[in-house]
Amino acid sequence: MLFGRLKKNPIKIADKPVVEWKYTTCGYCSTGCSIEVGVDANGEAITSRGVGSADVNRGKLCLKGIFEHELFRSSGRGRVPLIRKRFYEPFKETSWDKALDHSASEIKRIQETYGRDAFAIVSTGQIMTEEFYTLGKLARGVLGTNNYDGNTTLCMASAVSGYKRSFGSDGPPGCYDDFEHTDCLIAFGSNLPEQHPIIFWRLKQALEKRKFPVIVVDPRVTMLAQMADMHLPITPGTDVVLINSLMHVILDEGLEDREYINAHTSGYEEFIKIVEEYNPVMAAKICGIDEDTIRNVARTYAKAGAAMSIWTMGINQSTHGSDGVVNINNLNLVTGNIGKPGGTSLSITGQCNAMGTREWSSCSGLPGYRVLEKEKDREDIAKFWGIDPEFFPKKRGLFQTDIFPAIETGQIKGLWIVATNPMTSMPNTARIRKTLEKLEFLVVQDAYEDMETNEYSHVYFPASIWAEKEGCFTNTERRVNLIRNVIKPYAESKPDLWIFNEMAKRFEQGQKIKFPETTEGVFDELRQLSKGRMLDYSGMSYEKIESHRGIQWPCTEGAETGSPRLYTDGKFQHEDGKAKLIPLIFIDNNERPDDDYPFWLNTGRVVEHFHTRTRTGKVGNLNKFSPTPYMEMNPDAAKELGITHGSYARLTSRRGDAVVMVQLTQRVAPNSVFIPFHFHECVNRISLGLLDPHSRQPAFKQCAVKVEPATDQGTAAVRNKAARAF
Ligand SMILES: Nc1nc2c(c(=O)[nH]1)N[C@H]1C(S)=C(S)[C@@H](COP(=O)(O)OP(=O)(O)OC[C@H]3O[C@@H](n4cnc5c(=O)[nH]c(N)nc54)[C@H](O)[C@@H]3O)O[C@H]1N2
Ligand SMILES: Nc1nc2c(c(=O)[nH]1)N[C@H]1C(S)=C(S)[C@@H](COP(=O)(O)OP(=O)(O)OC[C@H]3O[C@@H](n4cnc5c(=O)[nH]c(N)nc54)[C@H](O)[C@@H]3O)O[C@H]1N2
Ligand code: SF4
Ligand SMILES: [Mo]
Repeated sequence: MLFGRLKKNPIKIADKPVVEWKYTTCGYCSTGCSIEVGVDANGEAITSRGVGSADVNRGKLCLKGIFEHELFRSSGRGRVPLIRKRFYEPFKETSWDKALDHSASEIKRIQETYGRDAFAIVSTGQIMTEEFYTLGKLARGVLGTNNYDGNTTLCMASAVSGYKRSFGSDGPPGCYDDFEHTDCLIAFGSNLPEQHPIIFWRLKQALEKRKFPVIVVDPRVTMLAQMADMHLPITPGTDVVLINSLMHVILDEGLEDREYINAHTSGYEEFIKIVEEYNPVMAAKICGIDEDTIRNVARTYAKAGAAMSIWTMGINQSTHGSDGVVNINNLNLVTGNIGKPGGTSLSITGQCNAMGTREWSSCSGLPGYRVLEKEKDREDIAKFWGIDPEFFPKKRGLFQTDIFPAIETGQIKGLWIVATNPMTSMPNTARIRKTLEKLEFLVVQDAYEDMETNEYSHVYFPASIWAEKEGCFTNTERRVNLIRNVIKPYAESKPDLWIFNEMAKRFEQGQKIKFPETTEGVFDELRQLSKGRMLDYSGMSYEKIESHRGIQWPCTEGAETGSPRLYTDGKFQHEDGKAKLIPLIFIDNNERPDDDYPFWLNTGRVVEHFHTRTRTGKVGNLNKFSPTPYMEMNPDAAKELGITHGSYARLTSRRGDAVVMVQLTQRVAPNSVFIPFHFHECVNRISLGLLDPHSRQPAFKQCAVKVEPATDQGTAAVRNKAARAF
């Protein structure tokens, strides 16, 4: 018998006339997938594919990576520099020279009138490491402003702070290969299948070979929670309590790794006093996870040969973000799970080069994990750059989340924003708008001129994007990978490196310091400055990185390749060589639901969009999946309020309101709603963003809102538009 297609035309995929494949690394998330971009005879990028020999992604890509080459010529890209006197006037096109000259003279005017720190810089996690280093040199070594930070304060600051408090240094100690060796995994506030699809695929591969328990801690039933063995739907913002009680059980039942604690940690005596207070009966009432589950998870984790924890924004974006990270580290220290295969405390990073900025941008100090607070670090860098060490401040300046309030109070008068879109990504955007309007001078440097923050600028620098330039990114597992230049920059846009170098030339001190013109020249400086340090790059070169498809630091001079794990010898970066066990008391300081605002508002992401959609909103094959702002709501709660699936609802908080389409789903509890933060004029109009005391990271995931049906959608739309005008 004949079946199927035999008599029909065979299916054929259209041929793509690729003449050359060029090696790059994905510019979206921190997974760090290796991509080859296919270029046609005209030099245009026409297709992308995963690199089979790359250890990270082994030929796979997620949907964002597959369509990444469409960005080069997507709508809204900046063609030429723009300039205007006042932000509400129309822009005029201008030349690079004029835009740079004017910006340099405004920076000088502001610094001379109000002091060096009155001009601030806010950067990103999404430009190349070489560009970060150069911006740092310009900010710290030439302009000398201490108010220089990046959007990583919205993202990884808590992880950085927690690692430093526990281990004495930043640097995620584990790697993806740990999935292959672990006997138990806990994921805290991390939705891998959507946010790091290829790391998730690596986890699935490991699970198919060898089953081990996967435990997910998340108030929402995420995709990861759906495939987990146990899902702990925690009360928002209470992870510190849950972890204290897990350790309480472990220590109470003698399941800890006593040998490891004695040999490699300090502070046990103080630590145990607090942990003793968090018995699971008491903890259950705060964190919403029942006593038996707490005991069960504690025993499973402690009895596993090797156990690992991963986490992302559910931990970092909290008023207890840094404490949450420290407590995950505590849990792994008491069970002896640091620096061994399958036993680790692995923060899953966010942006493609959030690690690169932590290592080299000088945002929080000086390059190569050096700090302003140490005299030797200041002297070493001053000598290397050829400047007076007294030029450096002796303490780091404001974080991004404190820079905006300092504009409000008039301390800061000028701002340079590089590759970040605070008008959509910062909490309480109405307040951000007011601060931007107050600036005497704002320059925005972005690949897209239609991004919202640019509406408030005086000068716009059109930047080249991703593989229109060359350089490195560092991923979640400390792997430095390479982006080769694939295609020439769009229109008159310029690589960020070129822009920083040109700006440096316009300052007297900038002419004295060497600013290499090529990315490889800059990389060579990084190698020299990293030698002998924890983040040693000295054994790397562009050729070697490409041929290995990425190399993990440390990679010392002459070493064949990098190192998969840190702290394998149990030696930490604190002066005594030990890790600190830090006792943590829980202080309930969140805005919580009450009679007036009865729902928890949780915010996050979906797989098809990246952040503020400057990129994914322009790619049809991504935007089509969720083109409009929407909210996940529990059907029972919706029924009580007379809200139906697909209808519109109005959300109000103490800060503002927004109108969203409702998607009814059991993924969220009846007392909470979830909104992806990708859309402008949406969730960050409402969010509160209380700050973590250590990391200054906003609690994007917890605040209280009221929900009501928006019966007249027309009126709601008009009201939103009117709100925008003020
Ligand atoms: N598709 C896509 N991928 C991305 C990004 C993107 O925009 N789009 N962005 C990248 C970046 S920069 C980042 S930082 C990462 C973020 O990656 P993730 O952190 O995985 O993503 P989110 O959706 O922000 O938040 C994760 C989870 O935290 C949970 N959560 C909320 N409150 C709590 C709590 O109190 N405790 C716990 N345990 N969990 C809580 C939320 O319910 C949510 O499911 O993704 C990266 N990857
Ligand atoms: N409510 C809520 N808010 C959040 C979050 C949340 O979970 N909930 N998450 C927070 C987190 S973790 C993050 S990381 C932030 C992200 O917030 P943002 O950094 O504001 O988000 P992006 O849209 O990624 O902005 C990056 C900008 O860089 C531009 N760009 C891309 N490549 C280049 C380049 O090579 N050069 C230049 N010059 N520009 C380039 C893009 O066009 C884009 O405008 O949002 C935060 N905001
Ligand atoms: S998983 Fe992340 S790095 Fe890999 S293709 Fe997708 S967005 Fe890019
Ligand atoms: Mo992030």
